Amino acid sequence: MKYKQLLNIGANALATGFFLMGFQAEAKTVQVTLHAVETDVAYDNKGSTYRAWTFEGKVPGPVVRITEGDTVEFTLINDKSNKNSHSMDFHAARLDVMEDFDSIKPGETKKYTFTADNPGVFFYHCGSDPMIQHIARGMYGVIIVDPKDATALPKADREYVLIQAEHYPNPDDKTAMMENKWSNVMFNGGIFKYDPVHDSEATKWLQAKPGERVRIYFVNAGPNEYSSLHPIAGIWDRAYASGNPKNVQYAMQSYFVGAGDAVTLDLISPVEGANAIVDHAMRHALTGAVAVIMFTNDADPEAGRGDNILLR
Ligand SMILES: [Cu+2]
Repeated sequence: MKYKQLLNIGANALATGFFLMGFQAEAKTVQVTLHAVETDVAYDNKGSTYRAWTFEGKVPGPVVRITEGDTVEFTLINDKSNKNSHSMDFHAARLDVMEDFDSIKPGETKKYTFTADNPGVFFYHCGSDPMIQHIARGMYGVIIVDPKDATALPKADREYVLIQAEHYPNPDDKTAMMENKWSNVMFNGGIFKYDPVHDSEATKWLQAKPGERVRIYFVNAGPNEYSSLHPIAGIWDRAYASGNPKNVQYAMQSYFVGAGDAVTLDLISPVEGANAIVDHAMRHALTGAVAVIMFTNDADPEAGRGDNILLR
């Protein structure tokens, strides 16, 4: 409910947002509006904050979810109170980088339209100069383009979004970003956000029941580092490069995702217990890139469903 409100998805989109298995979704027009907001955002479980640049005041920004074939009428509003120019680059779009992805100043609004021709999971981010800083400070998120054929992927019982990014201690220090001097690697904007093992102040983790197909929409926002994503004590049942059903691979132990890339990964545990989803590049994992998923028969029925696919 919350992200639908944020995105101002039109009533026509809601009306046709659900469809039966085996039927092709009817293409629709979806209004997506995002505000660029410069604000203080927490980056660890203690609640330490830094001056972030965001979409809608959150890191990562809201999940945008549409269906293959949909037309997105996108509006970017750069709030008057901001100090910097911002822009929007959807990796799910094929447009003109100079015209459509151009920056707008505080107080300005920009619109463009694109059709989501390819199903999958795609990065979105601000591309304003210096792009390294606009991404590092938090202007990133995911756009999920569900296949129009609802049977193109096996049905997922639960879904989660994980977006990896580096944390740079001083958000004003562009030189440190260019020199790759990050202090931590995070999932969904928080150091050890879903890892009560490494950080006793972590209060959240992913949940599912044994036997359930858990679908992870994974984006590596970077801005600099690669990710070698591995579920400790598990195996990726299926991996779909860029989330496209045609790009399927089976029984993968790790999946390599470069900066600015994304993958859809399915995970099924035959037993109760925990897996730890990590970037297996150890200095990434041990500085914060760990997400625990608990498999229990009494998993919260709300977890990984509806608006709970990105745990805030
Ligand atoms: Cu920006």
